[in-house]
Amino acid sequence: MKAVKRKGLALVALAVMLFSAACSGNSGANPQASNGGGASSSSTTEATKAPEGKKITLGFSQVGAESGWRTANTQSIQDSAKEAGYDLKFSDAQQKQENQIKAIRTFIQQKVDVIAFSPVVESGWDTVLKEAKDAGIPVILTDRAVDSTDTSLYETFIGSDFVEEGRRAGTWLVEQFKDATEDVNIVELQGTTGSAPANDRKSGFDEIIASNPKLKVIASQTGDFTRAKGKEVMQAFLKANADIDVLYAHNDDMALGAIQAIEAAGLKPGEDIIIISVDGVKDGFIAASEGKINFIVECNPLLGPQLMQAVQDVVDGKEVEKRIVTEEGVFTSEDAKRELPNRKY
Ligand code: GYE
Repeated sequence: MKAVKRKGLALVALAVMLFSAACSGNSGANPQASNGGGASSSSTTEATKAPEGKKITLGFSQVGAESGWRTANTQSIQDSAKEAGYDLKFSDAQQKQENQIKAIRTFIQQKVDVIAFSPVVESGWDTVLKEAKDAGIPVILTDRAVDSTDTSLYETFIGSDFVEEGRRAGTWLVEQFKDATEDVNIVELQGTTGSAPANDRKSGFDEIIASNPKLKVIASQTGDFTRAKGKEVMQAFLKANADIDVLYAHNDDMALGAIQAIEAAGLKPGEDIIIISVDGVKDGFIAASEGKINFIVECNPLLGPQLMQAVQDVVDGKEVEKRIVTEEGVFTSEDAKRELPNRKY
């Protein structure tokens, strides 16, 4: 296995490439769109102003506070709502679907103008979404999708393409190990079970690595998108498997927790075990610039400005695209180092 590792490593050392599946053309190097901008003269800012006389009330149900990505996402939403002059009713679901359903029902009772939420998991939303529809309250999905077949239950879904993120992670790995002569043992830390990013980041990755039968996922378990769980599950992986070549973590926080476990086991993250993660939060960037994470697929959490724009359009009766996909960009290792001091999240 050592030969395989060294082969991979030589290539990895040459290029720590950081991919970006970022939003709104904000391909990492330009955080300027982070809070909708401060000036009131531009047309984009103008478009997110509350209509004269009536303040828009937005009910937002957030997943929780499980990761650096989430913290940045919450901040972006709160800042952008303030900037737009909306009355934001913010509710934290602590990673529980039942809490989100309760929050949505409360928003319906309060007769908010628009409900937005980031669904913890994909399934099980039809009933409550029908209740919102019957009450005449438009719903916007942000960040994570639902699997409802009736797409009239929501106005739009704003967020990244998680399948594509998984593919990007897989594509990089396939390239690193294209000459492998022995099996490459991969362990996977999945996001929250049943969530869109966990489902999609897994399927995109699996689809791509299937092209090389030497690439083998030998263990795959949820780390619930948190550092603590990432560490705990990685400890178990290390105990059960003597020869792990690669860790694919569905987010930076789990990778950072896993790094602690790897170091505690006397191994060098980024060398003894190649690490790929998703998000590109500041701590992930720091670990990448130290060589502990080899490759990061970026997912931009700053969805606030796009969400407020969509809320305004829905209230104004304008047509909104059913799917607003965040744009993608690419980082080289040099870009990553340069970008680090500017990271806003
Ligand atoms: O990658 C992870 C967070 O839904 C894209 O949720 C989001 C994911 C993100 O907990 O860090």
